[in-house]
Amino acid sequence: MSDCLFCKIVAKEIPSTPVYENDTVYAFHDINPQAKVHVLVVPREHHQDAKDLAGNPDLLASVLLAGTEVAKTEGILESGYRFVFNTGDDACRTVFHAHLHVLGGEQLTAFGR
Ligand code: D5M
Repeated sequence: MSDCLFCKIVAKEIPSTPVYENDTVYAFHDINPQAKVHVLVVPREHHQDAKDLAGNPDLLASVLLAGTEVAKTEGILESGYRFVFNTGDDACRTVFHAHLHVLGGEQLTAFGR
C-alpha cells in the first residue's frame, strides 16, 4: 500500500534499525520504545491488523516465530518477554499495518489498563 508507513519501512523507503528478517517478515526497533527491548515484527505483505492475519494462519505463525527469533537475537529468550498485537481503537492501535510488539529486557509491569 503506497501510503502505509510500515510498507515504506519494509521497502526501505523510510529508515529503520533492523533486528531480524526473512522472506516473509521484517523486524525493527520501535521508534518510541516502551521497554529496554521493543521490536516490531511486520509481515512484508500488507495486512491491516492481527484480525486480518487470523485469515492467514501460515503468515500469523511466521510473525510469531519471527518474534521468538527476535527474542533470541535480543538476548531475552530466557529472561522473558511479551508479545502484543494492538488491534482496533480500544487497543489504541496507531499504525494500520499488522505488527507484533516484542517487549522485554527488564521487569515489565503487570498487564492491565
Ligand atoms: O504501534 C505502532 C508503533 O509503531 C508505535 O509503538 C510506534 C511505532 N512507530 C511509528 N513510526 C515508526 C517508525 N518510523 N519506526 C519505528 N517504529 C515506529 P500501535 O500498536 O499501532 O500503537
